[in-house]
Amino acid sequence: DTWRYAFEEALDEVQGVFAQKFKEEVEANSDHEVQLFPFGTLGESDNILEQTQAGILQFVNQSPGFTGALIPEAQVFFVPYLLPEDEDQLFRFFRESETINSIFPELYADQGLELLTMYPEGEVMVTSDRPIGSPADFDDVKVRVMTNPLLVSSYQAFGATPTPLPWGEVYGGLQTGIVDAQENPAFFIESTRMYEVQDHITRMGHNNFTTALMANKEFFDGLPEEDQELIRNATAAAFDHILEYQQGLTESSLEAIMEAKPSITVTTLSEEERAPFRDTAEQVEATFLEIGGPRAQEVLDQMKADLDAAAE
Ligand code: 6CS
Repeated sequence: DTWRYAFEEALDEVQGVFAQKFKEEVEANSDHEVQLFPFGTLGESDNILEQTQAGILQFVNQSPGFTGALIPEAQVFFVPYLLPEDEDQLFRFFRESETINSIFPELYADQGLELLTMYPEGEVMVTSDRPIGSPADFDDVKVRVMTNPLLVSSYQAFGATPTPLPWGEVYGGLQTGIVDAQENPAFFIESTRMYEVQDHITRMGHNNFTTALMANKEFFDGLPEEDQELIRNATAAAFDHILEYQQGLTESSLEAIMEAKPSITVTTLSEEERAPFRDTAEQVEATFLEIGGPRAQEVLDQMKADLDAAAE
């Protein structure tokens, strides 16, 4: 069979590299073919998720930044400073998390989706048209965020004016001043040339970009055992590959940005400068418990237990 797989990035970006490895594994170990649809071929992120729920696509890679509107518990990934900065801990969390391996699959299943894996895409940094060193600097700054209510709350707590937009409107929005700032991992700021329309990059250390691979559940459940196994194995191989691929990617992407635009500033906030941002975490957690759906408390508690286990 031919399986259709859509994702939110270009072929040579992290989700694309993951998808190519998945395709390679499936095709090397079966007679199935995987047809890849990068960003822009089938619409925005929300469109490809809907197409997967409808069974038009078999696989979709979508980030909780967009899924949070559909599965409120998935907004947990936008509590700031929850995920560790340390890569070993972060990777262990993604491999072993009960939240990801047990709770989220049930929540995604309720939406007709088989959650195959979640993986990190890199440290999230803020790009802006002015320097950001404190919450006061965010005053009146319109920060584009993904369409996720908790991410909006988080940037409000940071002192900014968050503006949710789908990805396709971001470059133009920054260029025309509809928005002044945005957040994303370094590789994406580089590959999409967002640095061309921004002057400052700030590393606040508040998050890592999480994303998820899913299948249409009816399709997946209807497959013979050996095909389900094939998909699980291909997912595991792509997961390992993408963690390996990301070694050093943040730093090499920042170097490429600075080479392309020497006037850009890259600032890592000190612990002292981060403190007022870190202090918002409690308030954003409280908001998550209000708007994060019926299993919000369970998800947050299990996530913290998983993070403790990963830190040992
Ligand atoms: O900011 C966004 O909307 C996009 N960022 C990344 C890293 N991947 C896809 C997503 O659409």
